[in-house]
Amino acid sequence: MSGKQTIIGEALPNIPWQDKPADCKNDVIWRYDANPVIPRNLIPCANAIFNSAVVPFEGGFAGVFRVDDRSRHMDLHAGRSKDGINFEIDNETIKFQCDDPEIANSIERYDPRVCLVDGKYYVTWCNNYNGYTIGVGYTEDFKTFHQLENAFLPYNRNGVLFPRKINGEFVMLSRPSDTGHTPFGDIFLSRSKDMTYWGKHRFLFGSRRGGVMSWECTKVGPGPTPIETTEGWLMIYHGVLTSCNGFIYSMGGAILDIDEPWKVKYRCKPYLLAPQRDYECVGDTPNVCFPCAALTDAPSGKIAIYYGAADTVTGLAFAQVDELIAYIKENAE
Ligand code: BMA
Repeated sequence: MSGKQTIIGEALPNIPWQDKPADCKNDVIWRYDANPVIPRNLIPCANAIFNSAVVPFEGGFAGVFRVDDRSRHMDLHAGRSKDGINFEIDNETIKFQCDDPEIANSIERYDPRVCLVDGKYYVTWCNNYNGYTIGVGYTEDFKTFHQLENAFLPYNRNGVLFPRKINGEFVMLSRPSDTGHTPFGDIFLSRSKDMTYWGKHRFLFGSRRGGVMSWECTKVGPGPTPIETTEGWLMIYHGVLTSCNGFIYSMGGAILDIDEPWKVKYRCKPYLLAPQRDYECVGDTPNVCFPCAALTDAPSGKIAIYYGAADTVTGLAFAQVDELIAYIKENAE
């Protein structure tokens, strides 16, 4: 399909939004001018609040937030917001209800995503079950949370669900990893009929390697829930470069086939947003922009992206779907 591309989905007239500033000519994603929207110390226990997921809920917004507490323990907290900009986050961690005490016994939880599929808000996160893997749970009210089986064997991170079944199956992106700060990483897709058994694994794409420097030459991982559009699934992801001072995390974009989403139609060569503001460059982990959630308003094509900044605070950024898709296509390689 050619011409103007649009989002296939619901209207969200109260999406948090700022128009693109006039001096932002070279950028296709622009930042909220009062970032960060969530400071590191919003709740008493917190050392940092970042890499978190926000969804529309009951006329406002709700979410699951990564809070590292002051012992630097990583866990998940529920929260809510009327406007998507000012948040209330519970000081207590989420206590998942789970039929199997062995599965409930995870010792760390981090980097949540939330995805509404068939009326349930599924939560996926990086779950320490004898090594990091993808934890899965759901909630219907952001008060009671139920935990399901882990999706994969360790080691895996960044489990991201698609917002509807495709050919009758749930679909999840993930990034197999190792025990540490993984120095590699490619994105795969898996499918499940029941949210318990995952298989039919397919390769999407990997880091851009081959001795050539790029913003994503070390590893890549999925970000927010993919956005359904008239051009295919719009996928925002993170890519990592290893500099002489460590990892640098930026955002990139790709478009996936609508029916066979492991088939990549376009992958943008330049980054879409890179750590360049103080709050992205200075913090517990310098130089990190880590997108985990996106809100969309289908009629206007507005996209609002939540991202962790420097593993310390949460930022908000904006894009217009037609402009973003055109940029990805023009700069695809
Ligand atoms: C990854 C995860 C993320 C973090 C990123 C940058 O491995 O731990 O939570 O944002 O590193 O430190």
